Amino acid sequence: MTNDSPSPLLTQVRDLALKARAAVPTLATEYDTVLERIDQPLRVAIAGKVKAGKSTLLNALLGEELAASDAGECTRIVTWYQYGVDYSVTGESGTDSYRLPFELENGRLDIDLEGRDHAEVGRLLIEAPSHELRSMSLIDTPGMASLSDDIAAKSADFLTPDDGSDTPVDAVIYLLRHLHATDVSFLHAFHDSEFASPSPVNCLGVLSRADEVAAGRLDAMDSARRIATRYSGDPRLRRLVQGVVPVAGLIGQASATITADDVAHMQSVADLDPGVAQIALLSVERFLNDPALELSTGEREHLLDLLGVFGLRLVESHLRNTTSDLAGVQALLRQESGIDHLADTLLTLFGGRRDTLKARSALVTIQRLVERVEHPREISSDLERVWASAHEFSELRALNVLRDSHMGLTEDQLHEAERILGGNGTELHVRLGWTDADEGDANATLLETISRWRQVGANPIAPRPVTALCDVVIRSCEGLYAQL
Ligand SMILES: Nc1nc2c(ncn2[C@@H]2O[C@H](COP(=O)(O)OP(=O)(O)O)[C@@H](O)[C@H]2O)c(=O)[nH]1
Ligand SMILES: [Mg+2]
Repeated sequence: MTNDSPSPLLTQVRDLALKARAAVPTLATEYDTVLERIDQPLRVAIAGKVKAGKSTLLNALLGEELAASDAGECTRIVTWYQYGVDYSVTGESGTDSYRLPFELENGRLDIDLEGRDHAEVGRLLIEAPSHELRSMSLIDTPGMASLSDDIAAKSADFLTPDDGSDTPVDAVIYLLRHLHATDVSFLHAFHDSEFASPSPVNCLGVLSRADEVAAGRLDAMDSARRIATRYSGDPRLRRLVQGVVPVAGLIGQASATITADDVAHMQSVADLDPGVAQIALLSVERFLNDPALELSTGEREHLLDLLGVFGLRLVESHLRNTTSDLAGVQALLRQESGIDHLADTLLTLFGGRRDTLKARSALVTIQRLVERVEHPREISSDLERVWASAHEFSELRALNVLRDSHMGLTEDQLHEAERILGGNGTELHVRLGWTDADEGDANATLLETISRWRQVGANPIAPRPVTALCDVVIRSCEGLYAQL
């Protein structure tokens, strides 16, 4: 993500917050929070049902095992991961905040809640010197088994507060394993309220635990990619998430935590006769019990936890076919897990819109403050003006509309509009549909595109939403043209 100077829009929003702070001194603290947040990294929440693989995915993204997975009190608490020069863990209960002891062994974080129950701790704040956290704070949510249980309520409250507080995140990664009704209703609830809720432009879907899709077969990730592509086009999901990418978080996490000993143990499997190894890797039970393997029960259990059945087969086949060391296996796992692709997608989709998403979150909060406490007229009209006039927001709205309805446009027109509006990434060449930064003549392409969309908009029977969309697309092209 860029560390460039803030966009004019974000500067406008900051000025507005400063002006409002001066005009309404009783809200100084609230406005300070808004101003602080503008300068902080983007906040991205990881949401989804219990056991969707959220904590594992977070570890894979960070390349460290900071989040506990499976059972334990900590998995039931909303946990923020922020950049810090050193590791620290802070608990918060109401307005009370306290340092918590922790142990860090081989990159694995073990937090001592000092006997507290999960319900007592409102949130955990973990600081870590992780490079990834410099541009993006990540928030791990407990997840929901169903929309009614209390942990679910905790996640849902956090992500879609209905008490008038602002949505504390700028973007969301939503994990789903199979298209499930609960996922869809949760995402709907999430998108309902007008301002605070995320929209497809700041919500990315992940088909999680992708290695399990084809019962751990070696082509699992190919199957997962096909399913994810289908989900991306599913009308129910199209209007809720920007797209769906497959990720095997466990494999990504393993790439960060696997050791030379683990590789040596896997090498001993790969050195067996191919038929013998294949049988040993047929199932979990087989792997744990097959007498042909020269591994202790503890070693087998550890490898299985680390890699899962797919990972075992993947690494075995890699070591059988190539001479590889720890670094080679790490690279293989990272590559296969889809985690780099996810990181890239986050960077283009959310990172590229960082300032717009921050501006949006700040305006949502200012809007709420204006509704709650009387502000000078000038502030509310400034607020309205920024909402209405910023082209960045028109693009977001148009993208949301496009994801919701085809508006009678052709497939090609739909894809082109989405691309130009920055739906696939906000850089010039991405918007132009080029794979390379200087593939052709940007001037000519933009002029030709503008004239084509003028024609679409000029059609006398074009419905109002289509002409409005054409206006936004043309303005985006003009904006790009002005930058050349
Ligand atoms: N095979 C496989 N298992 C996974 C993957 N991600 C998570 N798991 C396992 O699923 C269980 C739940 O994972 P966790 O990350 O705690 O899920 P959360 O409840 O959504 O945070 C754990 O046993 C993980 O090891 C994955 O990508 N592949
Ligand atoms: Mg978890």
